Amino acid sequence: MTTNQELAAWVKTVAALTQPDRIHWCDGSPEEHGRLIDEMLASGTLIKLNERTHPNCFLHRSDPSDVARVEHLTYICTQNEDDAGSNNNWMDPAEARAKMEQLFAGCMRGRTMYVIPYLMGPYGSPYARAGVEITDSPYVVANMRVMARIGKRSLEHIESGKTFVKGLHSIGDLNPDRRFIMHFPEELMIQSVGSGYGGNALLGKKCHALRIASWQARTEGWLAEHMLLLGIQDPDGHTSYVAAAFPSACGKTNLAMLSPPETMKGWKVWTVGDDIAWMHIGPDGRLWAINPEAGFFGVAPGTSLKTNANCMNTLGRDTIYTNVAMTPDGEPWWEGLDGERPAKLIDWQGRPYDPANGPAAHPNSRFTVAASQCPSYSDKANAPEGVPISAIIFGGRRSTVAPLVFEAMDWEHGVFAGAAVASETTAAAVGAVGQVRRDSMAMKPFCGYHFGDYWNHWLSFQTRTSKLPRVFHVNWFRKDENGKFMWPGYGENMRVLKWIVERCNGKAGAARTPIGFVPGPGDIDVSGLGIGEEVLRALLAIDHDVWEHETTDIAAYFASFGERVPAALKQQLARIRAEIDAQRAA
Ligand code: GTP
Ligand code: SPV
Ligand code: MN
Repeated sequence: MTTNQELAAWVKTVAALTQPDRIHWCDGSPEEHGRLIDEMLASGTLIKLNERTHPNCFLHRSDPSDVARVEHLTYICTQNEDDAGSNNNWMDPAEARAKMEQLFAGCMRGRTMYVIPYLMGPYGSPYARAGVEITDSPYVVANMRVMARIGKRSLEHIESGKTFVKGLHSIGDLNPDRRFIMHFPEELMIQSVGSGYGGNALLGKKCHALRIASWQARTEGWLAEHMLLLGIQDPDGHTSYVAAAFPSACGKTNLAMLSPPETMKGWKVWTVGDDIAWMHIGPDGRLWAINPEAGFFGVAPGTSLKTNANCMNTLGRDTIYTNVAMTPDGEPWWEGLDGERPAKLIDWQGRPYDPANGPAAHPNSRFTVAASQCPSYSDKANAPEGVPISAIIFGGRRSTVAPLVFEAMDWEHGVFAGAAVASETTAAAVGAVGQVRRDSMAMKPFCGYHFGDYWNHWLSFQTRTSKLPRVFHVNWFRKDENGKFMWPGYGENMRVLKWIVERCNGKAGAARTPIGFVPGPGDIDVSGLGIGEEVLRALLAIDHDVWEHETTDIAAYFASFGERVPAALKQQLARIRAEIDAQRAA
């Protein structure tokens, strides 16, 4: 089925181990997709949604114990334990292989084994990378078809002699006790068993495009990041591109598709990507970014015409919904959708909705849809060279501490700000929600190696080019004493993006504080926003006592990574701490 000997031999070995009834090589064609959908409708894996209101849309209900990424079952298996870092779970590669071999043995009996050649990145891009996912889940095939570029052309890319990442996936028996997501970066290999959900199972996404790619990026001198990519067009028609890293379920998809408020005439946002960016220093010395993905696997709850019209207008057709609720008319539904809650609903587990069972849609329910359907999709999204990045934005979900926005003093300080990102945990991963944790560059669950080495890698860019982007930090999630968001967020975030673009062009004002440049109240355009001067002041305030505590916490965090933490980051921390102490004393 392929002229690539290495691929043919691997598929044969996997088939001998997993014992499938059939092997199907995916060509990515519409006919193949149609057949898979029919089979999944027949088996109950998919439910057809209302054809009139949602043409060609389907609902999948995952196993109730399999609804999010499992960070505690995700491992980096490097020869040297230290290389994985305390930011990862580590397992000895030989031990991991043996464990997985047992779990994979005979696991595809009675099932079809699908072989999915895929490309991450635009066809013809020097930055695109190939992989092959072997899976026994037709749902995974249907999702990979949207999220990556699968089939014939990708196989040809591999057959032209390019290296590829080997990903083996089986839903196994879906028992959480037999669920593992293993990464072998030294062998460009992924093995995943026991989950059919999102990042655990669509191996091109977090496993390849972040964990394996971040390892490759370090050795090859580029960056694989958990970042959205967007273009900001100003009223003169000039577009600047920014990359932004926020932790899971902290606003990347929403910012990537932002619709500017009525009052900001002439401003427009173009969507390049909503989750992952691969960035290389280009021939001109600037940082150029591609989106390795071809689709969006986005959070449904909270998505509405009011919060994200571009997203709603992307979702009308040809969409796979996972774990959302359904109306009696077969329309998808979730908390935060426009309009009233329908009187009768079927919840994400297929039961009549009862508030006693929690929300109707699972908080991590998602949609899978082709990026090309997005009305704001950038005409540069498939450019082989990518887009040139003017600003990098870090952010987190923090009800206190972090101001609405600040700009780092320079690259080194920007890397510090990224390393120090903290955020409240969300439903995107199994575990407690709402707990503040450090999530450096929003990569805590996704960096395939030691964070100390990762921060050093980030710092190394300043020795290789003088044209690095400016670095910013934002927080849309500050709350008041009543627990209400102080900043309206969503489309209104455009006001902050405008300040960022103007800072890059040397046009906007700011005050220097110990933690960076913070806009004064007059520097951000809040006309027509309806928030008071004092609220804006509070959103931009740097409380020295709070920040003293924050620096103590960051120091302890850095210390937990031992000797590989770059001296430059400790110096940044010491400088900030000294300035804060001086201001407290004053
Ligand atoms: P992943 O796909 O998990 O990586 O998430 P993401 O970073 O793309 O987050 P997404 O844009 O899907 O937003 C997650 C949740 O945060 C949704 O419920 C949104 O409605 C909500 N959200 C996004 N932006 C804002 C904002 O500016 N303000 C507030 N208050 N909520 C927001
Ligand atoms: C995330 O959790 O950051 C996601 C969803 O984007 S998943 O594909 O499950 O990783
Ligand atoms: Mn994500």
